[in-house]
Amino acid sequence: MLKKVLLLTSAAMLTACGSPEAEIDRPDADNTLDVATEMMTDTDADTVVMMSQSFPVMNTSGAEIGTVTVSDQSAGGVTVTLDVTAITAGAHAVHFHETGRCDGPDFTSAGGHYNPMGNNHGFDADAPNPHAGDMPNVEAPQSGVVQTVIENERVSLSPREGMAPLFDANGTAFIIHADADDYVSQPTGAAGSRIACAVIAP
Ligand SMILES: [Cu+2]
Repeated sequence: MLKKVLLLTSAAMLTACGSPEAEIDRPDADNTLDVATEMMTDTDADTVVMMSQSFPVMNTSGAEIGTVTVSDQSAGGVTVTLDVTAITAGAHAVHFHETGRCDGPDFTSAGGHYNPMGNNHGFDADAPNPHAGDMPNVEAPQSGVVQTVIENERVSLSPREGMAPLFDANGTAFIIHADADDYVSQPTGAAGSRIACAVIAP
């Protein structure tokens, strides 16, 4: 599987490590140990672990048609970068589904929308409170090449307070549907069959 993991620490932490004060004011061995301990404590408090990982996207025949890259955002939520080919022209629903299994050709193994909070589907429902896995439709041109970036403010790769974890016990799946999501119909958005799938798991 194609994997890319990016770990970032906060700028504040790096600044503290590079401070010349620590070297000038604490030259002896005992104090050096104190500084090291402080740094470790600071690391625990200040480090923000953000992950970015790419996953292969399969069509209903099991052929790889591209990748989906999920990247944690510092403010919470993720950026989903989709780079796939051979998608029929028009609007297509995309969602995270509840189980990280992409058994073709119908991908029903991925289960329903990822919705650990028990919300309503869609952005245009009577009381919009979308599933964690709900996202805006993507538009495929005649070429069938879809290269687009989608925001999802409700999920995360690295565990985050208030975010639904994509890497839960059974993983999740990124699904592309044959039709557009109407953002209203419960619980699927009337998006039609599943035409592509990526397992989202560590
Ligand atoms: Cu779906």
